[in-house]
Amino acid sequence: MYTTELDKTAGSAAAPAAVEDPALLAAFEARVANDEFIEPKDWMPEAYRRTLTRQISQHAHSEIVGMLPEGNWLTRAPSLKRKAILLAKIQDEGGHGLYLYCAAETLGTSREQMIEALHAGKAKYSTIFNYPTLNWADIGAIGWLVDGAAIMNQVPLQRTSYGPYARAMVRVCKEESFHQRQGYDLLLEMMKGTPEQRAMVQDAMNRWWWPSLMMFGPPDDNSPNSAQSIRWRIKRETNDELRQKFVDATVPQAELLGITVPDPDLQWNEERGHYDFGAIDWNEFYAVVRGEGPVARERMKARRAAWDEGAWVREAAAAWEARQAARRAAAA
Ligand code: BYC
Repeated sequence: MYTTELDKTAGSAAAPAAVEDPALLAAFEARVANDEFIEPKDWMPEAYRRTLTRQISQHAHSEIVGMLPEGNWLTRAPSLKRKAILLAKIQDEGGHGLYLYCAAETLGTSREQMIEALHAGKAKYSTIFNYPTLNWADIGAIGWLVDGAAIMNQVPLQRTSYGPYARAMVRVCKEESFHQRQGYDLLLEMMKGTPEQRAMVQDAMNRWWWPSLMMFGPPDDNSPNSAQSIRWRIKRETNDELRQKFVDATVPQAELLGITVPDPDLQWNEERGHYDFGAIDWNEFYAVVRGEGPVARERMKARRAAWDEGAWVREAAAAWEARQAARRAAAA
């Protein structure tokens, strides 16, 4: 992503630049270890700033790109009630993107730079949004599984060490809970319907299960950013820990729905007190990260078009602001 490009010229997050003042660094590390929030004007190591800009902007892009698979179904929602729920959810996702761009901007990268990086294909966003929504049950599966995975990841981020990111997560998590429940409710209703509707739910589960597990990122032993991010309390739990929690929480929900998890190796492990699950196809994950996901091109085309079509709104807002500033200056 955009800030990864910076990493290549300015050292990596895993190896903070040696030029930093050791006293400042020690004071910073002590504050983090003491669970204090770091705020925008506080001193922070450059690698901390870069890692956060990378993660928060990636998160913001995911929210905005994540509006597209669901937006695709707004005109085909089966009832007024479902349409209103879906519309509210998609608007929430837009709001999450805006809080997160604001949080990332406090670290010194402008929103325009972040968006330019996304449109240039340099910035990452969650792999999950590169899969198509083929039937109405997919909308339920996104709420239940995708928002469910997002909550699992975001609840610990409410205690992330960077204040603006942590505070944004509080509201985001509340809204994600509603998103998860509306998805599950939609699927429960379909399961009470015809055999064809039940088959649609199972089909959606079959397609969304594995990509949802991939949302948590690569396994811990192949996650280059995890060790430093855990040390700096940016991440509070590892990718594998969160993935396991998600599996443990979701399998009983699938049973209640009356559908099967598409994993022949899934099995409760009494000794571990967790479900064992099958191998994730990491080749697929890395291909999607590289931009080879089934609808990756379509997603970027839609984002670029939305940006171009919104130019007049940004220009009007800037012209209004300039006029207000001129009035204030004239009155002073
Ligand atoms: N997709 O060292 P790692 C939502 C990248 S939206 C793409 O483990 P890290 C919703 C990773 O960036 C919620 N890329 O990284 C919206 C890194 O690459 P770079 C989205 C991925 O950062 C609308 C490389 O792989 N949630 O809920 O320590 C509708 C190595 O990984 C992915 C967030 O964004 C992926 N899945 O850990 C519905 C959560 N996974 O940048 C719902 C915030 C990894 O070094 N982010 N990569 O080149 C995080 O918690 C962390 O960034 C991650 C990855 C756990 C995702």
